[in-house]
Amino acid sequence: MEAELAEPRGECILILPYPDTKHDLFLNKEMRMLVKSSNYRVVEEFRLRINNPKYLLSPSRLIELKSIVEKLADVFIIVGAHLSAKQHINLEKKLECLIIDKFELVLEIFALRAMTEEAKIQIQLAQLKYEGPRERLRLMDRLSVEGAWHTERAGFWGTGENPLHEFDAGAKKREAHLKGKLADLKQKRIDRRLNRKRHHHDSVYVSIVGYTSAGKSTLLNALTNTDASSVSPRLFETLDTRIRSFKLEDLKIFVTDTVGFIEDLPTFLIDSFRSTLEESIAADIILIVIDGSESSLDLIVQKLNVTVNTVNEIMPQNNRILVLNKIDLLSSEQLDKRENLLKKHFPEYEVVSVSAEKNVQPVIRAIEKFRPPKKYLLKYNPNHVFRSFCHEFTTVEEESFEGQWSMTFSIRKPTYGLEAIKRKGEALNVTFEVREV
Ligand SMILES: Nc1nc2c(ncn2[C@@H]2O[C@H](COP(=O)(O)OP(=O)(O)OP(=O)(O)O)[C@@H](O)[C@H]2O)c(=O)[nH]1
Ligand SMILES: [Mg+2]
Repeated sequence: MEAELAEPRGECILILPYPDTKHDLFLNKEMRMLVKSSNYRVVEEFRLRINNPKYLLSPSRLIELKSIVEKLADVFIIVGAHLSAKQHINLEKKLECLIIDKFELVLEIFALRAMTEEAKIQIQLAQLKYEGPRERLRLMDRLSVEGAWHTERAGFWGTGENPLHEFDAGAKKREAHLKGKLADLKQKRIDRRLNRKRHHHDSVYVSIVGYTSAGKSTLLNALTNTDASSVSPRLFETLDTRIRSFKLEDLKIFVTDTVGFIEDLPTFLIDSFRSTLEESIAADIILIVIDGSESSLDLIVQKLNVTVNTVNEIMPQNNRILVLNKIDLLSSEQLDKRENLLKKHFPEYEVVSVSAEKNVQPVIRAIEKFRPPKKYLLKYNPNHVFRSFCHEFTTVEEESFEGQWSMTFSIRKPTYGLEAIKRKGEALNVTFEVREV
């Protein structure tokens, strides 16, 4: 299902740095996409060469920009970079118009798209952390204009409180409140996950991760044959973790869609979305989706590195499959080059090429290889050494010691498979029988 892009929500001047490298070019392009994804229309692009610590722009460029702002009615400014709180407020005062920096824009997009309560609260918390210091500076400014700010006497303000103290206390209280609510919701999510695992212990759990717009939701919908996840060319279309399942003969496969990654995101934002990704920690397989139709090989590697670094940090243990997506847009020569590139950079992962829009069978076949191991019932005459050996090299699920000893286990290490267990039993002269259950 393709979501329609809505009417523009407002007009803005976009400030972008002069691109010196290919990488800057990519960041500028991505910034334009972010603005588009939040439904703002850019009426003017303004270039910036140096980052002035006080005003972002040099004094002469500041005058130039001010005259543009004055000519355009009802316009605001989006800065394609991170502004310090001080720069933000100084610039706002000089230009007398609303300024939104890159991180605020991302937060705004997140706020627009969040669906679940947990995602909404996470955004409120991130907004509080990022915008709080800016609000505080604005307040300090108002107070200094009123001329009274230097005096910190209790009761001076008529209310009996210093407004700055009141502001700080309010922010602290709100943060504690939001964190409490988040903790409750997180616990509920963990309980749900445990319940799912308990009821479906022989299922496969798959989590789809990747750069924003790589085609994660399209893949989830295709695998589960639903339109559960919204698909759109906008960045950050998905913000909430969606879980759906499908059956492969007798095997149930749970699939999770996740928030997309983007380069240059502030740590506090990544932190606040970590819990959405935590759902993936329990996954048996992580599908790392890559937009194979990117304009260059460099861009593919660059975006993939952003994803892999986050995956390495949050879920280092899980099995991974690289899914090269959108291959319907590639010639066979391009496809070869891109597959080889992935194999060269990530030799340890399996690479699967698909078009999530046309055919996802190769992904299903790759997932199938991770079928949970078979279970075996072993009955044997009491022998402690044999028992320890089985405990060391298999996952024992049940044991009983009445008369003959018995245990149900699954093989954990392929190198110590069923044959190794049998050999050990024979070597120890244990009478035993083992069969699949
Ligand atoms: N041609 C082609 N387009 C695709 C394919 N898969 C996805 N797309 C398009 O790519 C765009 C992004 O797809 P999504 O599935 O929304 O991507 P996503 O990774 O979930 O994006 P976010 O949720 O924003 O992070 C949409 O316009 C899809 O129609 C594919 O296999 N081929
Ligand atoms: Mg999505």
